[in-house]
Amino acid sequence: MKGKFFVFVALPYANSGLHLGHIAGAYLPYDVFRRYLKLRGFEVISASGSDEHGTPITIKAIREGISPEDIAKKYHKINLEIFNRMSIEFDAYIETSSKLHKEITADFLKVLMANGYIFEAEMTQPFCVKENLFLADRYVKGKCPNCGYESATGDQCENCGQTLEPNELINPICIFDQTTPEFRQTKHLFFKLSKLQDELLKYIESRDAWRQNVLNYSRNFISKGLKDRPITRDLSWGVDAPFEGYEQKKVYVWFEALIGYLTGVSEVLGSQKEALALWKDKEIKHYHFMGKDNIAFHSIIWPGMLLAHGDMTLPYYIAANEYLNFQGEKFSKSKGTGFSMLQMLEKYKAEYIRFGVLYNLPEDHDSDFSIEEFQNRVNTELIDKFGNFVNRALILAFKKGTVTADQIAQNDLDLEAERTIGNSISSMINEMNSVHIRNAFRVWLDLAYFGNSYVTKRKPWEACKKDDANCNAAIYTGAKLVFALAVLGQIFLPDTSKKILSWLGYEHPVEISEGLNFPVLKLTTKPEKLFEKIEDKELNLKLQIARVEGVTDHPNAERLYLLDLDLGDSKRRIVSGIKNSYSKDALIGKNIVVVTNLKQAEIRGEKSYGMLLAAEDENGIHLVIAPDSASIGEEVKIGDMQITSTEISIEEFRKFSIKTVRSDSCTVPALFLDDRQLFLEIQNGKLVLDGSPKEGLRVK
Ligand code: B3M
Ligand code: ZN
Repeated sequence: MKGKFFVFVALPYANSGLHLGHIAGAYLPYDVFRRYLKLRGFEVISASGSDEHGTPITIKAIREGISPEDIAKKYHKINLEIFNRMSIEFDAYIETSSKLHKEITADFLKVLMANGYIFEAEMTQPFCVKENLFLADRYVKGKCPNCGYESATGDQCENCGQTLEPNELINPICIFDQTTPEFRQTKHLFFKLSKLQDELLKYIESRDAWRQNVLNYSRNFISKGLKDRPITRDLSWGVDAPFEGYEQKKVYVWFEALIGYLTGVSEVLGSQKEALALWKDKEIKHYHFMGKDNIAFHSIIWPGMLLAHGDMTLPYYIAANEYLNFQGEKFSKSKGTGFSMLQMLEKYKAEYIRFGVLYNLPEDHDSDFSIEEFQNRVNTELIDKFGNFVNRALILAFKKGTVTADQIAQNDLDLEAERTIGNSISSMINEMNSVHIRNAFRVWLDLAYFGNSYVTKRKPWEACKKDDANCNAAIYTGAKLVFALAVLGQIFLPDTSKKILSWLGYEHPVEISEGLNFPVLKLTTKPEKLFEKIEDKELNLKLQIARVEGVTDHPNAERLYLLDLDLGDSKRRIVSGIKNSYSKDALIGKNIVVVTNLKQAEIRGEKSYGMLLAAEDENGIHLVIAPDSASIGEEVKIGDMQITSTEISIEEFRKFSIKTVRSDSCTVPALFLDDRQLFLEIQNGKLVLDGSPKEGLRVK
C-alpha cells in the first residue's frame, strides 16, 4: 500500500511554555499518528511551528517588560526543548516571524486579492487617545453585555464564552492606561468568506468520517451564515500587509498563522513553488491536529482561504480533541492549575508521561488527570504488567539462545497467542486508520496484559525442564509477543520500543504490517530492566543548621533550657530538654540541626519555634551537630528527596524514622523511608552525632 500524507498540528502561541493539556490535546496524538503513517511505509510531511504574533505575544511582552520578539524567541526555544525531550518530532517547525513565512504570506494574500477575495472597507475600532493607538480587541476590557462579567475582553467573555466586538462592551477601557477609548473609523482589508458559504457547506457535508464534535461545531458555525472577516490590524508587531496604503497595518494573526502550514511544507521541500504544486495534488491527504477551540479556523476559515486561492486540496481530516482537566479543573497557566511540561519533565521520564497521557487521552470527551492516578498507573500497568512481562520473556529467551521457527512445536496456548497477535495488529491498524488513538492504545495495552497472563499460564520454566521443541515453542512465542508489542509500541513509546527491538537484533524501525515476520529468535544482548518505579520524591521535613547564641534556664522547668538560635537570615528560640547532658558553655557556639517547619508549641509557658535533633542512650543525650565550616541557616539535604516545608505537628514529625548509623567510623543520622536509607547531608562537611553513640538509636 502506498500513500502520501501531510500531518499538521496547530502552531502554539509562543507566549508560554506548553503544559500537559496541550500535549494531551494535540501534540502527542499528532506525533503518534505521524509515527504510525511512517511505520506503515507511507510518505509523510509533517509541520507545525511557533505562532509568534498577535496580542497573546504582545500582552505577555508588556507584562514581562521585554520586546515581543524576545518573548517569541524565548518560548519558541522552550517549546522546542519540550518537544525534543518528549520525542515529538516535526519535519518542519517554523517561526511565523521568519522571512520565509512573511514572503509566503504576502504571496498568498496577493493571490487572494487577484482572485477577488479581498476588499477594503471602513470599520469602527476603539482608539486610545492617550496612547495615540488603535486598540486590538484584547486591549479593551469591559463588562460583558451577556452575563455582566466585569473583565470581558473585546473579543470574548472568558466567563460565559460569548464572542464579542469591542463596541459591545459596557464601559470599555484601554488595558494600558484605563482610559475610555473613542470609537473611530479606520480602513481595513476584509476576506470575502461569505462568497464561499455554499462551497464550504458542501465540503463540510461531505466529511462524514469526521468526529462528531468537529462536525457539530462546523455545521453550527456555518448555519449562522458566514460573514466577511477583517484580516488586517492596526498593530506594530506582525506580518506586513503587502498592499499600498497598508504599510502601517499587519495581517491578522490567525490569517497568517494558518498559512504557516504552507510555510512548513515549503521549508521541508526548500521551495514554495513545489509546496504549492503538492497542495494541488488531490491524492495527498491532509490531517490536522488541534485542541477543540481551534476547530472553526481549520474546518472553515483555512478551507475558505484554500478555495479562494484556487484549486487547492482541503483538509481531509480534523482531529480536534477535547480537554484534559487537572484534578477536576481546567489546565490554566494563569491560574496556576496543573503542571507545565517543564515541571513534569523535571519529575518524570518522558515515556512515563507519554504513557500516562495516552492512557487517558481526551479524544471524544474531556478527561481528568491526577498525579496520584498517573503515578499509580505507570507503576502498576506500564512497569508491573508490560515491563515485567518483557523482562520475564526476554531473560528466558536470552538464556535459551537461538530458536528458529522450524524448531518449535506450539501447543494451544501458543496458538492462541499467535492469533491474539494477529488480531491485535489488525485492530490497531483499523483504529489508527480512523484516528482513534485512544482505542489503538488500549489494543496495545491489552496485548501486554495478554502477554503477562500467557507467561503465567504457559510456565516456560516448567516446559523447559526438558530441552525440546515444546520448550522452544514456549520461549519463542513469549518473545514473539514481546516483539509484537515493541513493533506496535514504536508509535506510543518510541524509546522503550527501540531498546527492546535492539535486544531482539533490530537496529532500525520495523514496519507495521498485517503479517508480523519473526523468523528467528536470537537475543544479541542481555536485556536490562526497562523501568524504575516512580517513587514519591517529596518529603515535608525542613531541617536547618542553627548556631547556638544564648542559653538560659527555663523559668518553670528544672530540666529545660531556652536556646537562642541564629539561622543566618533569622533568629528563633526553642525549648529543649538537654540540660542534664550539656552545660551552657558546651552549647554556646555549637552548630546544631533544627526542624524548622514544626508548628510552634508552648512548653511550660514558654514558646518554642522548632526542635533540635538528638539521640539518647544510657550515657545521656547526643546532639546532631555540624562542623564549624557549615553555613548557618543551610538547609539539610535528605538523599535525593525534594524538600517541602508545609508546617507539621510533632505527631507528624514522629512518623519520620531517623536513626543513627555508622559511616566512615563516625555515627551519623539517616532517614529510613520504605526500604531506603537516606543520608542527611550539607555542603561543607558532614552531620554527625556528638560523642559517637552506637548504631540504631532513634534520632528525635
Ligand atoms: N496559535 C491558537 C492556539 O495556540 C493558535 C493556533 C494557530 S494554528 C494555525 O491555541
Ligand atoms: Zn459574559
